[in-house]
Amino acid sequence: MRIFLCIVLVSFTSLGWSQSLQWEVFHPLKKQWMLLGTHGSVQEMLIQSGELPDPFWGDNEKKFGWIEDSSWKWRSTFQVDAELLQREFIYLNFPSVDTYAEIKLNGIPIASCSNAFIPYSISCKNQLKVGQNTLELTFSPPIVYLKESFKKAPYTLPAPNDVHPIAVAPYVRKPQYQFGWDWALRMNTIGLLKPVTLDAFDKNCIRSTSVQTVQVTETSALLHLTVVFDQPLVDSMKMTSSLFGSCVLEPGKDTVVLIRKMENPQLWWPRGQGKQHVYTDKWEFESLTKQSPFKMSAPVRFGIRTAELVMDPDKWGTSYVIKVNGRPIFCKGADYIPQDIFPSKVSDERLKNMVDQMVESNFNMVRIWGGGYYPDEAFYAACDAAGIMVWQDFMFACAMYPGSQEFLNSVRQELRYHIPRISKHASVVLFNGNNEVDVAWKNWGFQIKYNLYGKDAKAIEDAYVKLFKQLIPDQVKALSTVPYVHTSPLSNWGKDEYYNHGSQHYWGVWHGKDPLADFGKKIGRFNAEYGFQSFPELSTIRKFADSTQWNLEDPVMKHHQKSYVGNGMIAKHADVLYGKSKNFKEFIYFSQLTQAEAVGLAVTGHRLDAPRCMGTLYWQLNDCWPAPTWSGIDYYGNWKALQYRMKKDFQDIAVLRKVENGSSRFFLYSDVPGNSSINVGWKVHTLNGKKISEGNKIIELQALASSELVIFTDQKIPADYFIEFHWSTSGGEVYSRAFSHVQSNRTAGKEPQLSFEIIEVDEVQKKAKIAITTDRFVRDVCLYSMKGGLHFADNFIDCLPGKHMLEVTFQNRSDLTGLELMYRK
Ligand code: BMA
Repeated sequence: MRIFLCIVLVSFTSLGWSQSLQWEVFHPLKKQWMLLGTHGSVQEMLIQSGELPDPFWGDNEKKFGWIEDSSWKWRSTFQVDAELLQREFIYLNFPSVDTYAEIKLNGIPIASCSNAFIPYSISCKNQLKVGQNTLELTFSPPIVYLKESFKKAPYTLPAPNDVHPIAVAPYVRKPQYQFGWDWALRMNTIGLLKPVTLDAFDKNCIRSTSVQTVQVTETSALLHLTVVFDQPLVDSMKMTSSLFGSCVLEPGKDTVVLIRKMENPQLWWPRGQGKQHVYTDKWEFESLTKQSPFKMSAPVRFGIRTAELVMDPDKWGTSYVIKVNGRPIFCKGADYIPQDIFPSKVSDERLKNMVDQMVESNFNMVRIWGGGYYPDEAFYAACDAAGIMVWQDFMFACAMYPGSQEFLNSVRQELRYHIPRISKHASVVLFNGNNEVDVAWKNWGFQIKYNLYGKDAKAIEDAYVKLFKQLIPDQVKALSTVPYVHTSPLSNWGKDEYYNHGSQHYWGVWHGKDPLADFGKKIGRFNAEYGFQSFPELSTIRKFADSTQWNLEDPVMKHHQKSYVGNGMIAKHADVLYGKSKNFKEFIYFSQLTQAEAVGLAVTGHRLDAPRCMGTLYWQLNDCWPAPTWSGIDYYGNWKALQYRMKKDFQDIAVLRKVENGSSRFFLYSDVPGNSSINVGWKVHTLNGKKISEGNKIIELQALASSELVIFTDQKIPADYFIEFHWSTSGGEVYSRAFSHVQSNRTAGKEPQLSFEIIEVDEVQKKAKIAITTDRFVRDVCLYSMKGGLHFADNFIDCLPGKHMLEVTFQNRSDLTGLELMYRK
């Protein structure tokens, strides 16, 4: 038996001939073949055929468990003609095999797959024949594949998020969230997540190209140019670049690294710090041989920047500062999880759209969290273009991982594929070994819970060192110029001193018993996670529960709450802030307001603490299914109150409010490099709309500094007021934001006459204007559609008596017919 297996470093874009295969799947219980199409999972096929229902609805998730108990056979038949077999190299390319699969071509074993994160490229010319060919795959789900070794293992590796009794997640190189998570259903997909292609070419082809920045000085940049060919070069090859000139590559190797200097480079900067300059080049290759010369070429795009992580002792403790081009950057954004429980459904358009929403929310960073998977090119390309810095976790989270040679070899292949692919993007500024593996081992009681002492504990600790302190950093160093840190967080939450050192995941409110106000007080040097849950809007809840189930005690509602902490924590804090909700609709609304307030407290505290604190990433940006979670944007793309709040709290130059002892204090804060001259104006009104005072000031503000805006200098501070700020810079940036400060109890007051009217619809742009009219002051006015699909420029706004305009983008005109409104007095 000959097994031809090599790991592809990029997809075959430059090949001569390519064909996608169609698949059939054998149903192990019904004993019949079913048509699947080009790609997808067994689970999606069974939903498509009508055998299984929508897994998001009710508790349908439970109907999918049996799929993991059987092996699944797949087959594809395809024709090959004599001409194709003349080609010098023929590959079967499997971009994503999920996960354990044996592959046979015309009855001959050609590969065994065991890592869902890497593409498998299988040389198959010798097994192909003219006429009909048959490719067969046998998938063993992880619990089938690992059942015996799991039972025999001397100890169990902790994997608290894996909800199956055979909890094998840490052994399996596939997205960990699919084994169950505290914001996800268990849906352990089996299949081919991308189309498989048969590709052919002659002589050679280009696998990948990259340009990475080594160093930048005042006048030049030192760059590493890498090109990887499929085959080692047989002859000398002339390489020509429009930016770097030409040179001759010597024969012998399949990977060529060139060191080049660029004079006066235009740098790539994160959003808000400068331009996102991206160079475009074309690299052409011509073999320098008289017999059968040939040419190849590849487009190249890259940005020039340096990235550093500074972790030095300082007057507060230990810093955690991302520097880009030598400049310390305050990082603001969120933690990104996979956009779907079915990765095959995440199109490039959805990835790009998510990055657009980060831009709209005034992020400059996103953290790709380690329990998912490595996103496709489209995600990083969009981040490059938008100036969103990427903090990239390697795919390990909240569990202890094996250190066997077999496991390390598999991870090595994963690293050798993903590190060059990801780090060639200018937006990628940090690699992180894992999410909460170190902190879990040291603080989550794994030793007691899993009975891990003596040599077992030692083996787990040794595995940690081998993986996160040797293998991964060695590969990062060899293949990229991006900084690496072995874990996040570096410092646990809890004792005061912990907040002075390194990265922090602050879970004291949700997982501990800290009061909500601690979000604004317990501030790490870089806050890479902290968050509070809320329910998504009703249009989303309708996708999994009918109206008879719209209450917290309903089993369906409980089924969708995957955090052990549960809905009680939301209610506990919401009741304190807003009073007991009268019904489920109000509970949803209060849950969102509480979440926005909680995270807003944190972000305000973090930004005003700069430069001691240099990063704030809230947990979590998005969802992989419809459910109550920590997200700011729900599975269907609807923004919660939190996301509208972040858009304001994250403005480059922001007015931020702190409430202390019943008084509001306002601060002007800037992330903008250098000194900004900011013209700030404000108008103060009573809640009846009468203007009390106004003011104006020009403030000189350095980056990472704040200045308090003292509003009431010589007058008594009213108990209730509404204040509008407008500010602009000499560079022409214009901002505004309004706050209300309400001390009196208004709940007993008269109900307002509140109405809304759609006054302008632009069917082409899919935009509308909605006027809200009120005769009394109302707070947190929120419009939403029972049909979903609406995106507002701003929402959850405070309104003085009068008319207020909301701008909205819709997907379908009919979404505007399902409008509903919520408010507080
Ligand atoms: C952190 C994250 C996730 C989790 C979240 C909420 O631990 O890294 O694992 O979903 O908290 O509990």
